[in-house]
Formats: sequence, C-alpha cells, structure tokens
Amino acid sequence: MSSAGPSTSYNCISLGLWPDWWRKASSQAAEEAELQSVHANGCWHLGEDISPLVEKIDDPNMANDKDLLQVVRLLDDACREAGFFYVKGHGIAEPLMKEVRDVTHKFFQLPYEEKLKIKMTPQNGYRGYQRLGENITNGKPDMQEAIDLIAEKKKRHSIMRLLNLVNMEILPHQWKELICDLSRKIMQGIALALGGPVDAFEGRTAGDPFWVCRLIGYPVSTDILEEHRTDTGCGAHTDYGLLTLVNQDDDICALEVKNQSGEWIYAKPIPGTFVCNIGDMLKVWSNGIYQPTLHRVVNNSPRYRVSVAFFYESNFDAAIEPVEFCRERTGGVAKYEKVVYGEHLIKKVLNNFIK
Ligand SMILES: O=C(O)CCC(=O)C(=O)O
Repeated sequence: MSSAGPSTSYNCISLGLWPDWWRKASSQAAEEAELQSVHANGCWHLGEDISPLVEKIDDPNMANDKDLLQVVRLLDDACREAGFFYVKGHGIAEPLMKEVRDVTHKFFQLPYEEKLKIKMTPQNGYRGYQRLGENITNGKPDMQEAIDLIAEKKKRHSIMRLLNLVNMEILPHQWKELICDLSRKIMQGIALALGGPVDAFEGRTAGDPFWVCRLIGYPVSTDILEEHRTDTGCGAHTDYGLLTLVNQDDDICALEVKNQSGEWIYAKPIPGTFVCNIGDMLKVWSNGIYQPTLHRVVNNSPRYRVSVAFFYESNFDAAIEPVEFCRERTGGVAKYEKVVYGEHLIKKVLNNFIK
C-alpha cells in the first residue's frame, strides 16, 4: 500500500538512486534505444529472468547456486539504484495476469449502483469499492476508482461475502496465493541481497504478512466532469510496506517514477512482467540501505486503464526497526525509529479517503 505526500502509504516520499541510462530517457525513441542497450547489457531492471530465484530459493543447497546468487546480486543493484524493477520468469502465467486485468475492467464497467453494492466502509474493515475521487493523495482526489481486497483477520468482514452480493468473484482464486508466494520469494532474495539469512523476514517480521490487493481503474480524463477532474490518477507517493507488485495494462503508459534528476519517467508496460517497487518498511528495516521511490499515475491516454497492485507487507502488528546486520553496515546507528506497521497503516488509511 502506498501513502501520500511527505508521509507514507496509499501515497508517500523518498528518492532512490537512478542509473544514468534511466536518467537520460526523455523522448520515446531515446527511451527505447536506452532500454534496449541496457537490456543487452543484462541489466536486471528491465525484466531479467528471476526463475533461478523462484525455483530454487527453498532448496537447502541454494547458497551454492550461481544462477540464484546472480539474481540476488541484480536484485541488490535494483533496490539500491532504482527502488523499482521489472520481473519476468516469475512463474505466474501471462494469460492469468491478463485474466486478472480483464475481470478488473469488467467490474469497473458495471453500472455505478452495482459497484456500490460492495462499497468500502469502516464496518467492513475498509474493504471494497471506492468511487472516483474517493481516494486522496496529498490532499487532492485521485482520478481512479478501486476495490481493496485486504488480508482477512476477522471473517465477518469478508470481502468475498460482499462480492457474492453482486454474484461475482473478482479474482481467480489462485491469484492471491500465487502472488503472495512470489512476493515472499522476492523478499527472501532481498534478505540475501542485504547480507542477511534467507528467512530474515519470517516469524515476527513478515511470517504472517499483511497484504492488500488493490484493483484500480483510471478513466479517460475527458470522460470525467471538468469540475471533478484533477490531473493525477494517483498522486505522488511511496508505498508503505515491504514490496509492491503491479500487474498493469500492457499497452498504456501511465505509471511514472521520479528519477534522481527530478524527472518523471514512465515505467512502461512490458508484457508478462510485474513492475515491483520497495516500500517504507523496507527502508526502516534496512536502515536506509534501500530507499523507496516516489511514483504516481497519470492516465493521459484515450483508454480506460487498469492495474492490479499487490502490496506485500510485514505482519500487521510487527514493530519494524533497523535490523542489526543492516545497522552494522551503515555506521552502527539506527537512522529510523521503530514503527508498528499496523498503526502506521491505519493512520495513513484514515488520511487517504474523503470522509
Ligand atoms: O496503477 C499503478 O500502476 C500503480 C498504483 C500505485 O502506485 C498505488 O496504488 O500505490
């Protein structure tokens, strides 16, 4: 989940370092040439194959696996230099990724009254449908509608029960399991990349990860009444958890990431990949070795865009603080105070919706 403004969560802040190739990309053509040359150099930022990690991370001999260790090194580069990266070879079939986006499009095409049947309320734990402009970032309504599916802690707030009211299962059943498992594996890789044990995020840190799956629809701006329109589908923010995976429409550029020169550049869709970015909890935990990166969404295209973002978080009640082995690598002093993830989340969520 992300956070707004100089704070953090559904919308937030903090800049990652960007490699030169990323900084230079300005025109579409220059961008493409640049991306290709970086890809040719085997740069992991552009969808290097993470299958060695996905397939072998649970193998007791994984520490000797050269291919896996190479993915870990590239993951370290990506987290240090950009805070944003694409993954392919992740094991989730492209048709399933498309099906998830298709059902999301289908839901948002329903009449407004139908969508309201699963309206988000405090009583259902802030799960459900949010109308256009209901989510706010940096004090401004976002030009998006969305559905939040959130990890269940109390069955009576089940979003699935609500969804039955419109006789519709929003996402294929296996989606949550697959994406949660993939997130856990990438986090295992990140633990190794930071020089920690593979299970560093297990147990009290993220052994029972809280998660939010957010289905987001960004209308064409000219379809929005002028008096309701703002210029962003999702205002500039960083995400407030550990890791976010975004399954975005293949053919619309709208997700923008701020580079070190202060320019907004597209995280262009690359079919079959997830765009991943790290969040605020990882910054605290790593004592700033990895920094989340400011991003936003602007849909200037003539088409309705959807994305399905999976926010993989720590345990809801985890007290996140700089871990010792990261402190040792950064001068021995904790740069960030302890944060209880769930408290942080609630504070942000309450600030992020129009009352
Ligand atoms: O729609 C996207 O591509 C990203 C959405 C996002 O950044 C967010 O919801 O935090």
